[in-house]
Amino acid sequence: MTSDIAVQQPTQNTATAQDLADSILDTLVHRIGKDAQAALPHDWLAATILTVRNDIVERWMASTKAAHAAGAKRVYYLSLEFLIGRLLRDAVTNLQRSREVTRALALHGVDLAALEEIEPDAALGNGGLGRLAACFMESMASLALPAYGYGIRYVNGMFRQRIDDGWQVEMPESWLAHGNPWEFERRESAYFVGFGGEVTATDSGQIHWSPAEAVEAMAVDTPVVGWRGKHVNTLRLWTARAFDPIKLDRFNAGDFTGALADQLRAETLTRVLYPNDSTAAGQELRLRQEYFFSSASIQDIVRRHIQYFGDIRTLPDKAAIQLNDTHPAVSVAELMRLLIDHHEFAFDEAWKITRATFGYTNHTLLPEALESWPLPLFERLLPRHMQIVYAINARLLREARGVDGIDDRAIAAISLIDEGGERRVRMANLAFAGSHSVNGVAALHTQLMKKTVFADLHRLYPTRINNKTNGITPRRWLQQCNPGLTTLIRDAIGDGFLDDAEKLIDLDVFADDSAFRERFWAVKRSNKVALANHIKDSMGLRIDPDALFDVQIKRIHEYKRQLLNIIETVALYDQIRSHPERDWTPRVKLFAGKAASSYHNAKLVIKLANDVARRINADPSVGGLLKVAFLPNYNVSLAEKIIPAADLSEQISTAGLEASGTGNMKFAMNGALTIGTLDGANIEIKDRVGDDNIFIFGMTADEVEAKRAAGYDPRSVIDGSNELRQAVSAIASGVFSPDDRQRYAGLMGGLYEGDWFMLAADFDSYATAQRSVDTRWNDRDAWVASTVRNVARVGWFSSDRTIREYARDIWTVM
Ligand code: NBG
Repeated sequence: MTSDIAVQQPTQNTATAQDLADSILDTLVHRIGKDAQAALPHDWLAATILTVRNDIVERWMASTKAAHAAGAKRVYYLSLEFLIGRLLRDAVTNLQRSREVTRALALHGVDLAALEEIEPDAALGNGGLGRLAACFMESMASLALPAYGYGIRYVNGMFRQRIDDGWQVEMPESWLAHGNPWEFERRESAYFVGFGGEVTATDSGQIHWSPAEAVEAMAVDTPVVGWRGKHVNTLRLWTARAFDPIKLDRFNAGDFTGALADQLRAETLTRVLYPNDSTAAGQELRLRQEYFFSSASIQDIVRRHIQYFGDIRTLPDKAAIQLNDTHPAVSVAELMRLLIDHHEFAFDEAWKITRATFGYTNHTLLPEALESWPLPLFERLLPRHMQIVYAINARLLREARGVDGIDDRAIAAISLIDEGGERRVRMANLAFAGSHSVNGVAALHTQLMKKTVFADLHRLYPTRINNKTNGITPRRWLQQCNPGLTTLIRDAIGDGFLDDAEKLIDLDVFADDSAFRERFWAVKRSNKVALANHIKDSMGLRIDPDALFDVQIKRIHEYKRQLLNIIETVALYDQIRSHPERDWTPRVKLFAGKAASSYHNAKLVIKLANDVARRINADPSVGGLLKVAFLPNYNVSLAEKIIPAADLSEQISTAGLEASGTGNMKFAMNGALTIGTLDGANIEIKDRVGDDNIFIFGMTADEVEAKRAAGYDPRSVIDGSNELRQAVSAIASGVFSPDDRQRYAGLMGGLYEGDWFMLAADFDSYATAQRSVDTRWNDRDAWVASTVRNVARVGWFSSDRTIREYARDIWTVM
């Protein structure tokens, strides 16, 4: 797929392309040290990025100066994850220079699209939470909102997934292997971050923390280019160094390894991203990472504020700090520490400033994902912060005691310390207490926050919780990944939607235009051909581009219910074999996603998908009617290839468990119809596209809760459904695993025993919905009209809209 999409400045001509070609060559020679003959593709890539970067840097400095001159309030987005993916295409399209860069490289016989393909994927995140942070960074730049993202520069990002004989194997990922031409080291922006040690107080009450160890946090900056290149923000990632990188005395004494031990220990801090997206890692290193980047970021923010505005008291007027989930929650205690210990504020005043500055976003209600730390660990690593947490808690509980209806049970739930069993520090409660705003990421999720995990805190602070439904950047997830569709839309409704995705609504009337529908269908088909070729080249599997592409791509997790999809696939396989005379819709079932390395069942689901694929793909009796593929190593770049080619988007989590979902939005914007439960943002997608243009099935969140309360009996449900029972027993008895007949006995047994995610309860309704998908598919006009309406009606899910809401309601910067 070419990146030379139709969005261009009208004035470009060959002269500018020649100038640019000269600059790229000059960079190649003088910065990379190679000539055109000797240059390898990676050298051209680096030379191109460095050249394009010059243009970005100028805009970057202008943006920074303008914000400074205006005395603007800045937004600080603290996130342990930024799942940015590749940057070249993003930067070049946002600068509207794709045609020029394509031509310039062509003058050297180099293909821009091919260079884009070898750029490593910056995978500093696990899934939705990290990708949301990346979309937000792009939208903040596009809206010219002065903002910094703060995170960690992991040397090894999300692991590379290999599939060996159907099993997931985790391989280290090394995105920095060829260096990173996008980044700027800021050696002068370095901070002391301490751990452990002791806290003492002088007679006058002055507190002094002497950490037992310390590392230096150094800033590494990456520019983030907004749409049309009007504004450039900074993504500041921290890397750790030892203060004393080599102990010369030990080295000279012959202890070479010991001499470097401190440096190694420091580097370990920013070495790897934890490969868990929703289970607290629990390791000390994780807490160290969280404090490391929180402390460096807060010190940097305080330093900048004082440098620009002089008085730390005005911090909340000039800085809005957003905590992306609880990973940076210790920032609340860190800012308190700086205000009290370094700036000599009294507790109450420090608390007022802190609360007015922070906002907190919650991204999950799954109990295992709500972070808490064993108190002894927290206290040993952060003794001063422990004192501050106790002080905040004392104040919080005093306040709670005065509120009507708050009893001992509620006090225990509000407390920052979990006293049930081993005592733990609750990071979500700390983030909640320390923020003036607490938001959920979709309407249902926000409601559930008020009713479940934060019910008591909500009673205490009834105006604090608010909703900000997630969004996606239409630059990457429509314009860049789907140039064919973008061109088609421009021809139909003009350019307005490029600056305001909600203008996509003008496309709605074209759903009734048969000539337009034909063109729309042709674009989808060519995206499907491209994906089919990719699958053939990468996995050796042939799929039919005229079949329905039914896609589930996301982290593998039981609540997302990939297993429901696989079992339905097996049931469909049975049906096709039993009733070959029926008019079956040819389908390709595509799966992709990574499982946390320690998540046994998730890894088994990957193996099952591969076992089922092997069996079905080799069975001539289903012919071309059903194919199954598990695409290895799901990442942002692969998503950019799959989503434009999808016909059906699987969003089938147990209702109440998927906070929002953002893949659901990307698919709809690229003209796939959703089959989904009333969960997360699916509900809001349904409200916008209309009931006729989406396939909703299954229990609602309330029904799930009621069923659980009434005592759910999966065995009777399974026994009562022929299709389900047959599929489950085929899998359990080893039909798909002849080499190890017992492989899935436990997994299937788990459905009979408990089925926590209520897959059985939703199965029949899911299977029925799949058959209505077939019916719609067979009415081509109706299908395409629905997909056009999806594209037209989901402009609201642009992250520009989401960011405007944050800016207006939480950050008060717009
Ligand atoms: C995820 C949710 C998704 C949601 C993203 C972004 C975590 C902890 N949460 O449903 O599971 O879309 O966050 O908000 O990764």
